[in-house]
Amino acid sequence: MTIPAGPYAASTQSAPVTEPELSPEEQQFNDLIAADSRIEPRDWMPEAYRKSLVRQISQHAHSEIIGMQPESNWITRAPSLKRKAILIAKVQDEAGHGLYLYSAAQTLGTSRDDMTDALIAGKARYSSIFNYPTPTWADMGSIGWLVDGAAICNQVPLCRASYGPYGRAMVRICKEESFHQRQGFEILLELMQGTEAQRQMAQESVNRWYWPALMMFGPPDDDSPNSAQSMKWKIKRHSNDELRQRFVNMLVPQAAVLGVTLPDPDLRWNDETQMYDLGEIDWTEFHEVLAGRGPANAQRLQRRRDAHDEGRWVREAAAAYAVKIAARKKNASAADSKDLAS
Ligand code: FAQ
Repeated sequence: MTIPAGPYAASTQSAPVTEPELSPEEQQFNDLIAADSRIEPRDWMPEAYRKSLVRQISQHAHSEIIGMQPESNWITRAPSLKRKAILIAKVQDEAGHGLYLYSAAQTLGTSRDDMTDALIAGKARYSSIFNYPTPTWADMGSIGWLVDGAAICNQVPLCRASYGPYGRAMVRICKEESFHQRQGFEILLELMQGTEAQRQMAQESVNRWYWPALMMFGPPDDDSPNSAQSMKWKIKRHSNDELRQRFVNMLVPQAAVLGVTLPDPDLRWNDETQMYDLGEIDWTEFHEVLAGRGPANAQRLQRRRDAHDEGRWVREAAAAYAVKIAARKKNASAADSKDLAS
């Protein structure tokens, strides 16, 4: 015999009373996330999801644009025509990545102008790594091997980010980053097979870039305010520490091929965890860089401001040209309609 449902049966059996009822749009959003499907620009999304995406994607775009500076420093001094051509292409790729990412952020309703204004006003974040100087040619090798290497580790999972335009931009970016990483590795390999002075230059550069590259993955998991929600929304797929560990596991055998030493005396294989144990990261340095007090923060921002000012006439000319073309098209279509009518 079926017992007739009492007045509270539905709420106590199928949904806990504490859970507020979801709107159909919100339910659909949750279903898409649960099904590992994609959220597209016209889909409904919680305001906090939109904000968090704008936060992450715009920071990422700014990183690519500011990230052009440390390497462009060496374009005029690259040791051969081949190296110069490769470096120009790489720096140009980073500009392209910035543009894909600004476009992805724009689909969330924020404007490129607003993002740029925030950057040049010093209010927006960009990756800590680009606040370190590049005094030697070997730094081009270390940036490719360590910085692009860290970027790939962090960004391959972002290809599956729940927000469609971000995930799709990441697919293309990762293909290019993978080339960047190999060219950096190859620069270091060539130096390590060179003279004693070249080997020292490579090792000294790896010593300077190793720890800042580990900081690129963000603060430790127990000090990462955005991670939990970001992972629930499937924007991030792995925690900061997980990706940092994955990166080091990948680096150790590559360092052995290069013949460089990773500057961590506590780095050793752990049989139990089947991973490398790492030494302490200097999080004070990380927070100093984030607060604008890194070795090259002021210089990077000033260069970006100058470039923005120097490029004003180009933006104005492009806007005036767009108005002219639009007017020409409008006149042409008005003339066509007149012809058809007569
Ligand atoms: N630098 O709660 P979490 C590249 C901030 S592109 C500066 O853990 P989340 C290519 C974080 O924003 C490199 N700030 O944050 C290239 C947050 O502040 P907020 C850029 C950092 O978002 C190569 C606060 O700390 N890549 O290299 C950093 O869950 C060569 C608390 O942190 C991306 O942007 C940092 N390192 O995780 C170009 C990848 N770490 O926003 C040229 C996409 C954390 O609350 C040459 N982004 N913060 O004010 C991500 O995957 C994430 O946003 C993380 C941070 C992992 C960076």
